[in-house]
Amino acid sequence: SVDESAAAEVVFRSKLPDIEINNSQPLHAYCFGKMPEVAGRPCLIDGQTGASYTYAEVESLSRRAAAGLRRMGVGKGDVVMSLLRNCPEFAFAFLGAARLGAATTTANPFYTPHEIHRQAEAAGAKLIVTEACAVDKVREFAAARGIPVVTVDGRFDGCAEFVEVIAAEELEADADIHPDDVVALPYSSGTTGLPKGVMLTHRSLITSVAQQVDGENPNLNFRTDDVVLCLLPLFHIYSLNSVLLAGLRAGCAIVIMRKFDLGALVDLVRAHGITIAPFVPPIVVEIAKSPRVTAADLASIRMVMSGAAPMGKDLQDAFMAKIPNAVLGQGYGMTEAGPVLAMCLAFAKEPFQVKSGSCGTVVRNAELKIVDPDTGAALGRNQPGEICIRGEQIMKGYLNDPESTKNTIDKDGWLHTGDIGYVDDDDEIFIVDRLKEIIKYKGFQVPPAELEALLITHPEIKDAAVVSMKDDLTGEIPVAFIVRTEGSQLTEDEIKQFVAKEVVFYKKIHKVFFTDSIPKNPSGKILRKDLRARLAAGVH
Ligand code: 4UV
Repeated sequence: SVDESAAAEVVFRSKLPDIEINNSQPLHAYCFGKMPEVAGRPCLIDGQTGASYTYAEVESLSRRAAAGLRRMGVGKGDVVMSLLRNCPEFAFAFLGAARLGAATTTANPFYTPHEIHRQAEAAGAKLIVTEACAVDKVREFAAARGIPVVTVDGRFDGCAEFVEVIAAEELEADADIHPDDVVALPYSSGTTGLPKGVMLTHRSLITSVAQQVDGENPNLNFRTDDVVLCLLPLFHIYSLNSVLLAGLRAGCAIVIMRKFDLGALVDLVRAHGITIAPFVPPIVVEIAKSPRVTAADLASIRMVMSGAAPMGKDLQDAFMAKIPNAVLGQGYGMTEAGPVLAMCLAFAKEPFQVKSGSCGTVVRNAELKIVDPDTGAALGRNQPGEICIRGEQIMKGYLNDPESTKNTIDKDGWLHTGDIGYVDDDDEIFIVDRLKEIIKYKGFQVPPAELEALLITHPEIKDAAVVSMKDDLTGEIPVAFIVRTEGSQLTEDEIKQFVAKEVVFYKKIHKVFFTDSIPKNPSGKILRKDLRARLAAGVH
């Protein structure tokens, strides 16, 4: 019967038992759950200035930020845009907004004005927190709409300073927060199309953090005496969730670094005795290859996480041979999934043996299945198919986009990742391909649809398709297939420059291939697989 076949569906679970997760409290209350035990311990350390804040101070500053933001008009259900490189103020503002029942939409301060305005508008930002390097990109836009701008590093005409915002008295009582209220609104293009607001609620983020660092045998064993490096950008969900929120929950010291530089990294590791280093594959590559960095330089590090893009067995083995005192493993995340789907079990308090190249085992309190993309049937072990995840950690949906939500989360609550992978005999997940169109440059999202929409606004471009091309250093680079209008002499360089003016550095087009037509299916969808096959075969 139908029921029997449903029951026979192959669902993969963690090797760790489920735990009780109190996810009906506000996220900030959950993150400060170790108070008063950790009150006097270091919480945030600014690697650049050396400024250090204890847990008690960070909690107090988050209450003051809440009061200050409220005075500037932010209230329940509102959205604050955070346009910041990593800095302590990112955390104060995020937690302050959370206390008000407001959500934070995070964006890259190196975005172009066009990219920033589009997100601010779509998210309905009521206030923007930013810094000197980005303030000129938002001032006029904000002034025209009556949106206050707050800067964290100096005084600018027409903007408030963050030090003034937190000069307020502490907010006495948090807003009345429902577990399904949105607290973070990162933008992601998901499996198709343009970037969309991913509604992550208090419930989803608590669940995700708990799946990683809670329980008697935490999957990701962050301890109170750990010093976690916060180098990956907090505007991306990997760092926001698995570094900041998980670090707070576990009572760790979090060392904030603004910009990647190998020398500065080694200095910070030595100065602060960093024990946990969350990275992305290009950083792992650089350390593995650099003759300047030795095991002694990184001796205090006991755990190196890699995520946001594939890390193959060869790279993992090379790194481990060079830095043998650290455990290197992967996390597998997707913004929409809350974000963590799988985590390396060698990171557990009671660690498991794991294989190089695996991106972890599904987190606890969640279900994972692998489905045949053509038939939708659930597949057994060692059979590649689309990875799907279900649990309370996944997004509530895309902001103002029920259609895209429906195409991503099915009626049974399964979120379809667009990643192709399999689960092996030891419950380890291996990602082998990507069904979706997203390109990942050093772990950053590059949505082809966004670049295609931009390209066809050029008067001499008749049609365009953007796909990824493999690249040793960055993982993947965006390249474009272009159909010029008749008689056009438009050059590769002109096209590259046309795009570069409008997008952040990692979305730049690296190569242009001129062609007579873009292959499409009958409904007009670009056949990206065909184009990628052409690249692989060297036939452009
Ligand atoms: O939406 P997104 O940019 O999200 C991320 C999140 C990564 C995280 C989050 C928390 C962690 O603790 C962690 O370790 C990693 O990247 O992009 C989602 C897509 O990136 C690819 C995959 O295609 C996702 O659908 N991706 C993410 N992690 C991996 C990966 C991985 N370990 N191996 C291969 N691909």
